[in-house]
Amino acid sequence: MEKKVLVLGGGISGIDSANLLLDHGNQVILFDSDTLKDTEKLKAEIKGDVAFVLGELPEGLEEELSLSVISPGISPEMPFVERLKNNGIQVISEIELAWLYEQGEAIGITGTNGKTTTTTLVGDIMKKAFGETKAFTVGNIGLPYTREVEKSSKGTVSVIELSSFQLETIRTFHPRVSAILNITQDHLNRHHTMENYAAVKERICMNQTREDSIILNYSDPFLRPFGESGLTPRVIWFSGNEKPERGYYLLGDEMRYTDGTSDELLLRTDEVQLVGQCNYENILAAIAIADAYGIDREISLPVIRTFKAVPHRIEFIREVNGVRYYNDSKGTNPDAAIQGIRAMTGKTILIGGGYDKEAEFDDWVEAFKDKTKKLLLLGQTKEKIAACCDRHGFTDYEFVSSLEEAVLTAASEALPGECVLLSPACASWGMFKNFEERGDRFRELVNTL
Ligand code: UMA
Repeated sequence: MEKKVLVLGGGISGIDSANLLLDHGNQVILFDSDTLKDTEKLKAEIKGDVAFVLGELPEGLEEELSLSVISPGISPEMPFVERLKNNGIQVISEIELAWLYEQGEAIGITGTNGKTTTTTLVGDIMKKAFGETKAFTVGNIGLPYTREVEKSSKGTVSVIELSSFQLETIRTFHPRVSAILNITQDHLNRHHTMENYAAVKERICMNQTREDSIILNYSDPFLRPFGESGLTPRVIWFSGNEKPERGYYLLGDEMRYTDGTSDELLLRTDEVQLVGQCNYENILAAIAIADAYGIDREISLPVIRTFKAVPHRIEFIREVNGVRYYNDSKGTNPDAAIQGIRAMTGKTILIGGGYDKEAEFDDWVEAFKDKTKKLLLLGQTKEKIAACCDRHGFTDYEFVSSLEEAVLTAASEALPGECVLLSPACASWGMFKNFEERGDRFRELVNTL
């Protein structure tokens, strides 16, 4: 009997994995826990014959399998995944599957926050350096690596945004340059402890050699000791808070580089379109990545100067009656949301709350309480956040039942010179399909004010 590959999850990663496997002559079974999954719709997106299994894995299925590819949203701790592993079936991530077919090179970028901006920026620099058809921006950003990898060839580069979920099950994935931007609290319902979460992110460099480089945040409490622990690849530091002995750093309004003896100005903050310290750190990391990949600064710096914020990351929407509206729907955890509020230039009406990922909100409340005129709370976490506000002496909050109500309330209360910011510190799940849908809806509502 010819062995089959079991793809776990019928989202975009699962669909593109199935297509890649079919293209290479494999027989594929696609599993999804959701018994109501629309298999007709899936069939329309999959370019070949696939067997579907919904709900539960049938007993004995393992005997038919050679391999299993897991979607990032499925925890390897799920009993059906444990069952596969216990029966000797290798479970690899969608990223690992794509890597098996990579013909060029890879740059891998992870971190709790800033990875989409940094990945997009690095992707744009690589496109400028090598040409639009020779660089691919893929991964957690929303475009599965498995969808694009067949376009790779000698001389191409895949710039991949990697989530902890995707790094958990890589095996041979080997980027020439990797980066971990920061590690702050997120996804603890999946990884349980910060140590586990950090360890999963640190897997990004596990196959790198001495010829490769890893870009790390010098001021991050997890990454500094990690970078100093004798890693195989060359460690290159960046920091938004202090000057490393060698590396890229922010000093006032200057982004600079020091090689230990001389020191040079790279860019001033008023030369770039992005705002906020988090974004200056993303830029420093992007320059470090481009330098490590051998890209001339005459190519990288002009791309950075003209680069605009990606949608949903502190994205300026419009000004209405003197009030500036910002969409930071990607502020899906407290640390990301702290960066969002920090970037606001005036008193702010903040819209927060959403799906409960078991995060603690204390640092976020501390960061916004002096700057926030009113907090409008929605979603599953609203009571938890309100209780946290009470503990920190911030009482200017109000519950709203929808994003529509939040925008209308904010618009009626904001005064000229103030800001309205959607930066929820929580995932959107439960109210929206994803953070993009939440941010798009917010933009739509603001555009109809
Ligand atoms: N499913 C099961 N069993 C389970 C759980 C889920 O069968 O126990 C099924 C669901 O019914 C659904 C499918 O799995 O049909 C969904 O798979 P998925 O959640 O892996 O989602 P994809 O559509 O494949 O999208 C994934 C990433 N999603 C997650 O990590 C949750 C996308 O990141 C990513 O853009 C895409 O792959 C391409 O790489 C989103 C995300 O929220 C944006 N990422 C997190 C973040 O950024 O914080 C990590």
